Amino acid sequence: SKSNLTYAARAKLHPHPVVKKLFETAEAKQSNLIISADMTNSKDLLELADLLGPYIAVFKTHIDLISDFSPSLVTSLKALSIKHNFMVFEDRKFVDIGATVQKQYHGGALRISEFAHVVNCSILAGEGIVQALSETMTDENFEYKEDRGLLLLAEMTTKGSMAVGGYTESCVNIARKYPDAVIGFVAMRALTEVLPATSSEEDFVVFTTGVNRLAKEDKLGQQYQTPKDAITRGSDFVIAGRGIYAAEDPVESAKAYQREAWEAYLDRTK
Ligand code: BMP
Repeated sequence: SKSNLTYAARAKLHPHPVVKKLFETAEAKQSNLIISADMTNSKDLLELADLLGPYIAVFKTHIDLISDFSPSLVTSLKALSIKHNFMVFEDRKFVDIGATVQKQYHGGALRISEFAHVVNCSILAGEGIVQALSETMTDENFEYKEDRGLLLLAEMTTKGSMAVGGYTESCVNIARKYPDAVIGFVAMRALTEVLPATSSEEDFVVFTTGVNRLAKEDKLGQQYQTPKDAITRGSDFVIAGRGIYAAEDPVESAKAYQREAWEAYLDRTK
């Protein structure tokens, strides 16, 4: 892990254009914060993106929550991503056979490949899903080639998660085989703790969900850590949902999360 280096240094060293852009965005905005925008209609989603855009590096969507989804939502979201300089992560957690997942990702009802710089998948079904998404993302004829990256869902934040131990290790091993597509993991810490890096160049990005400054858990098995703890454990980008959008003042809350996570990053890299 290169988690003791600055985002600027890692941006320079990293071969993947999406990782470069992630780190450059973080540096430019002094933000390693991702909002989990779990809104259920287009208007709320776009309003949140416009409101919190200045404070975030990445906007995370669950596009299948949107009751009135339409192609124009994709157009508007892309425009806001340019206006506020944030990237978009669709938290789709693909999990099917390779051939199906290619169609869910590219084309399909939700146009995920058009708007999401980053998507994630589970390796429950084995390596084929990673191979499939990697092929689609790096296809010569794919319009967004070199502007798309994949994260492996290596750990989950919920009580009793089975994404542990050998499962998490398999994620790291598979990630190493697809460097053109796989940029890192969704996990609660740097996975160099699980399997040490095999080369001095290796630099997987870690996105961390289950982040909340005040709550420890919800009523459905979710478990939280603070932004500071996540970054200290080697997370590169912290993802918060209800802690921000359900706060009385989402802008003030976003700023507080941004500040806490950025200060923890400065501490880690000094
Ligand atoms: P909140 O911060 O409101 O608990 O939302 C967490 C978000 O992160 C949700 O969108 C959820 O789907 C996602 N998530 C998670 O909480 N735990 C995981 O292990 C993986 C996730 O993607």
